[in-house]
Amino acid sequence: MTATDHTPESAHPLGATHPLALAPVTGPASSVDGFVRQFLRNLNYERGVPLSASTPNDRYMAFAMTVRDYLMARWLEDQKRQREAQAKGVAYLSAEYLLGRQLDNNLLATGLSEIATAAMETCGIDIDDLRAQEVEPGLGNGGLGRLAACFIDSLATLGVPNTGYGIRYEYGIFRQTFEDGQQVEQPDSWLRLGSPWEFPHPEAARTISFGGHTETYDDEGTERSRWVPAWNVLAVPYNYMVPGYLNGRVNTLRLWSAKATNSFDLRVFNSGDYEEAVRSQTFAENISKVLYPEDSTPQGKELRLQQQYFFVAASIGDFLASLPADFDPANLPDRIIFQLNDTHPVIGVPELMRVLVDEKKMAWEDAWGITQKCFAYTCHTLLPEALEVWSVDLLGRLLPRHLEIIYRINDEFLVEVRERFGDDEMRIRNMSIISEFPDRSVRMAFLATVAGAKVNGVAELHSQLLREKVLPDFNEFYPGKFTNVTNGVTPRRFVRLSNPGLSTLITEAIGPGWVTDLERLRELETYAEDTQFRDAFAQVKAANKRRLGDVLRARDGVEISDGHMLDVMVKRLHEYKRQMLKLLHIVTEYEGIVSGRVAASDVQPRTFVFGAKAAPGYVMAKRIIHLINAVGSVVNDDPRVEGRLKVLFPPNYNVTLAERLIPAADLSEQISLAGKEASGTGNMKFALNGALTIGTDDGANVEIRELVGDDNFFLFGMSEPEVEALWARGYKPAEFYQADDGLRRAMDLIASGAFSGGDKTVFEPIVSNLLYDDRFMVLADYSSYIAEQAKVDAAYADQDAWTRSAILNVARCGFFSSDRSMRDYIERIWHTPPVI
Ligand code: 26V
Repeated sequence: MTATDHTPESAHPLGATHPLALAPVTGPASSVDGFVRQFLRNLNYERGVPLSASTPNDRYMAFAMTVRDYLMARWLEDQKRQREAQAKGVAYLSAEYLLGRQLDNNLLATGLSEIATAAMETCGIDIDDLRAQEVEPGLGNGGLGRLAACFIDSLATLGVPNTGYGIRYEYGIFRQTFEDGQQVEQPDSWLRLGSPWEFPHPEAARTISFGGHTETYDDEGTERSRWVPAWNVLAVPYNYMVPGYLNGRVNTLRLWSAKATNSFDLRVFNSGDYEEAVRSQTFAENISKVLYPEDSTPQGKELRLQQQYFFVAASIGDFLASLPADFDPANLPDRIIFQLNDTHPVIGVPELMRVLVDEKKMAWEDAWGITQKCFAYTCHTLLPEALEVWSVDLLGRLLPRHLEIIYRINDEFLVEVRERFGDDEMRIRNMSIISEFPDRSVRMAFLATVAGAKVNGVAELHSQLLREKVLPDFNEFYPGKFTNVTNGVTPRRFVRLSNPGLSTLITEAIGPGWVTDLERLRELETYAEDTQFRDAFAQVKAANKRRLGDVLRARDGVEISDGHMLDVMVKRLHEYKRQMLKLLHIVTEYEGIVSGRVAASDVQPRTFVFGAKAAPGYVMAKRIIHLINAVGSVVNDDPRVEGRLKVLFPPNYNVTLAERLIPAADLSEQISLAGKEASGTGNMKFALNGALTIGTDDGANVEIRELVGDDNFFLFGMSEPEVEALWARGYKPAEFYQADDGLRRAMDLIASGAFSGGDKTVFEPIVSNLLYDDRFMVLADYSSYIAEQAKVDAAYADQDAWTRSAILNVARCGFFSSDRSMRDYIERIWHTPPVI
């Protein structure tokens, strides 16, 4: 369909000849006419097309630019005000930002939705068609990246000065497709059609150095070190607006893109080797080329370290350059806190030391005192294999001066440890930032802990385990350094935007204040007892399922059946998250029906929805994806099931799909082995959208259950201490297999080749992994999970009681707003009050 189909030029001659297009633009597009005028200007002058010849992308771009123009005045003003206030701000250093689509969020933040919709109507354009054009920037893997996006949204809404710093990956998280049920990764070229939301500033590029050697020199009687690097890259900043919700505030997200420096390629070019010059250009620009799609197993890849240093050095340099020329670096802690989002930006610690000591010529002790006040570290994992280490070899080659600085930090730290604990060599070895085995390497989490003013975990249980199990010596050494900030999610994107039906219902009941004060949802508790409200709530859920149905039909050609409970498990595919446990439940239900032990008509109809990407090199995770798809095609096509069980696995789960899926869910699956999921944030989004949780006592599930109450949460499985006790006793998964008939039948069915066309080899590795090397204790928690799922079925049979519980989940989860998380960080760690 072309624009003319919508808009005959005769009816809406909205090219450059339209009367509105010629009228002067006097102010922001805060009226329908003003919006139309600005839209047409953008279409004509920025895109260079009349409406009649515009493509959907032209119209989307012009529309987005119009929203952007509206934000621009505020952005410039707010940045100026923040500079003038000279207030302390937060530099959030994160290798990932999983932003999701920007258009709707920016419309919401500016209050422009109605005007913009009306304006597009007068142009004969369906605003939904524009929305559909936007490719989400998938610059993150999962929870950690999405959390960063929620946090910067909340900081803008709270009016706290903040710059988010990160990398403008040319390719974000891969696009997932399935071929014969197996994951295939496609490059995500999110910038192919251009992004209207970014502002490149090549003139503000910073030079980032690598390699070379260090040397000492005599500086008027003082011996100093300097770094003589071997090669440089340019870091070009791209700014993105981060608008607060209806408060006129706009912070900045600054993502760095790598560009070859002139000096770099010219040198080679002059030597006559043109090809080599081009090659080295590509080499330099590789740094921001692609997001590493691993989210738990660091590979120690050189390019990844390059990425980390690249964005952190650019960001720290950028902040320092923004200070007045006469600024005394001794006062840095009054102006900035660098928040380290996991260990990825920890190389910033020796970088700030290098700048202060080598460039600003500060005494080591003074520089270290400042550095220790300027950084704070958030740990996002408990898996030992996810704790980053860099080999000394690699670090020394790429960043020789930083390695020296790390050695000195470690030497002085270990002196202090000896002073306190004596020559306890075991303890020294355990606490050393440099580990000697298996290879000599730098433990980035230790470096962050030593350097950081504060260290926090992301949920109560996680922070406790961090103190007691992961970093116990450090906790003893630095009493008061460890703290907790439980994660949160932004209510703007994950309720207000993604669940318009529920939002209207809530606002009608308690007014609009909840969007920025989520604890106000408490006021809904009394409404849980109101039959009319319950009916309305149930209708919203049903409508959300239809909305999801529309999306899945359009994108994947699948249907959601009426009357089904929607049981959803969406998150990265990882063994510790236990998608296999969910699958064993499905196979158990299916086996019950096909064996004739259970009548299909007695089964509560359920649709199981999975969404999960596996790291491309994670073989077991990919096998599990294959098995989910295989079980899905058998179960969905077996007439004996009578359509009562259905498995859906829409490929390429991302933020955009999450926004449709979560509001439609009845049941949220949060079933990790206790002690493994640091927090989870999907769990919060589901509860806030009125899904009930079936979950283990893990991560933030613990706090969700405490808040919603045992009656409104399906708890199962071992607690973390029970897990530890079972390991201590000696865990033999095969014993659980032997002891539980249901489990045995489900496993045997998979092993029999029933889901692989009779081929027993395809899924054999999964079965034997569970039987003999079940690291995440799937079999140990199986029976308790199945028993709890029976309670879920029984509870769902009473729809009205279920709805009541769902309302109570919404009412009691206001705590999980990222606004609250940000207030906690501000109070416990950052001490950065809002700038009024
Ligand atoms: C680790 C690594 C290791 C090196 C390779 C690349 C890479 C990329 C990301 C990560 C971070 C993994 C940690 C992570 O995502 N943790 C999740 O953080 C969420 C927000 O705090 C939390 O809700 C999840 O429970 C936790 O798994």
